Amino acid sequence: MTTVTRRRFLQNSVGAGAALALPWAVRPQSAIAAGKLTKYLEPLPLPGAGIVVATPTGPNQYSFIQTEIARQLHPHLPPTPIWAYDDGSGLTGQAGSFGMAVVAQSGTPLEVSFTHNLPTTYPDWLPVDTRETPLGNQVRLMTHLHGGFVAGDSDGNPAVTPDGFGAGETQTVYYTNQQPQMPASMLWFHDHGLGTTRLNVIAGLAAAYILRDEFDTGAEPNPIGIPGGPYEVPLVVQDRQFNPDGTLLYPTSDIPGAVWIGEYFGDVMLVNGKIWPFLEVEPRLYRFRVLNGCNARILNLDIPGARMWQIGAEGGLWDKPVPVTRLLLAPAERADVLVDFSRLAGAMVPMKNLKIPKPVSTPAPPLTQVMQIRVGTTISQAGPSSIPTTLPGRAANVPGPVTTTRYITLNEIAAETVNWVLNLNGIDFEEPTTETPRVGTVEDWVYINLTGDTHPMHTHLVTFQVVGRTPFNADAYQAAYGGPNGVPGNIDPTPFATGPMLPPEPTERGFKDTVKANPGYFTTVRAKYDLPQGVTTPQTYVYHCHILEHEDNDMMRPFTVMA
Ligand SMILES: [Cu+2]
Repeated sequence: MTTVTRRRFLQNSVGAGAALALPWAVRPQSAIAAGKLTKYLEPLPLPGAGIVVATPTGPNQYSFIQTEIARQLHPHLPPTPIWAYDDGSGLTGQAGSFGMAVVAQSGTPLEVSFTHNLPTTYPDWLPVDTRETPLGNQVRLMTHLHGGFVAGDSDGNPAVTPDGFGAGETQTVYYTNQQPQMPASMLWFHDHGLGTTRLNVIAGLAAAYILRDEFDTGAEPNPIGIPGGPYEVPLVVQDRQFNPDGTLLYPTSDIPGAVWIGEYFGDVMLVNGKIWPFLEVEPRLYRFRVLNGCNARILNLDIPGARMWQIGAEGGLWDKPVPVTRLLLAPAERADVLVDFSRLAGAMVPMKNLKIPKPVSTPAPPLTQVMQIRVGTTISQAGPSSIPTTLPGRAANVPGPVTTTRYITLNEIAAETVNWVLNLNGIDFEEPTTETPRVGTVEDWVYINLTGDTHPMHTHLVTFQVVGRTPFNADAYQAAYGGPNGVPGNIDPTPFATGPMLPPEPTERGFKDTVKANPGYFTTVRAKYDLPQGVTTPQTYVYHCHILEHEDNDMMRPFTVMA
């Protein structure tokens, strides 16, 4: 029986863990004391004011160049070298480390290219573990549209393109924006290089992708009756560590022979690419579109005193608003929320990141402060006077029949040793594909968590309905079926259930592309495996844990949609 070990986190914390004497990690690691960075000195970057809204290079066509820039992320820090998506503007409009947004129309496809203009090999502030990469210390990029319903070769996934794209090369993709799979929603695109996703995203390769339609116009007023214009605010929350010279600090392992660490947790919070910013609002209704863009940190966001209603998640708007008090978001999860500041005129309101409630589990050290919201006393535009009772979106309810149920185990092997690895179904990413849904059919995928922590499981291509979570005896299941690499796939854990299936949370009302698989439970999601119009079988994608350290080593598997 494999021992379930809680992954270490001390070494990931600031100040602990000396750098190994590896060629690309020779810089001594010493973090800037986060406490020395005075909070709430700079305004939150917004689209058109610190976040560049991408300019097309032709009709429905964008050409990005991945390039290195430097930005001051806090007044007390020297400029930080970051990797960015340049739309051709030169990024003079990018204020922080998160600075690009594509605004597209649901139903209108886009042709997009990404040209690698970054160094050929990794700089020393991005510590590669060459055991996990196809081509050593080479910078191999690949952009994935997270939430995209696209062909396999436009997906940006390492099952189709294991080596990614090297310096000087261009990745060209076609984003269908097809309905109903890609409704008005907030997606994001980010790098997905094999074995280096955690580093490429830390470096800055992540951007917003906002889809509009005839209801969700982004303007105010709009047919839905929700805030728009300056009253709609994207919030991309990311935790980071920094060196005193302003460079990003990504720690290396203190295990001899290893570079990779189990999870990256920052001691500094950034929103839209600025450290602990402030946001000035009017005392009225707002729409916040929140993305957890952290590598590994699960967020539990709270705005004390403000009333909130969630209106959508990863897969777009719901059929009706749902009152919420907190936003519990694992990496890659999104929440579309209405926030009422009307009773808070003149107040300074923090956005806080609170303790994570059970059964969600994470080894992250606390990081409580996120940003400050300064509520003014005057309203320049009144906006909606009430919360809509209905929305032009969907509750997730995938009609059957369910043709196949797949049982997928989440295993952690040899924790805190040089061979530390996480896997799905007891096998590596490189093993032949085992998940082969037939096109147009509905499948249930059951994530069986045999580790001590929550894993946000993300599926490319499809959005899914969360069916429920069933408590079970993980130790007994593991004792019955476990081997040296964990429990293999496709063994039904139902005989080990210790109670009935719990229904999804109210915040899991709509379609999702990422689900929290909590320890002690098996989590069932249901999806229809369609392909975009004109795309023929077979098409290959990946599914993986969206804790980027886990994805890189090796909690990711291919799946192929077959005829
Ligand atoms: Cu994970």
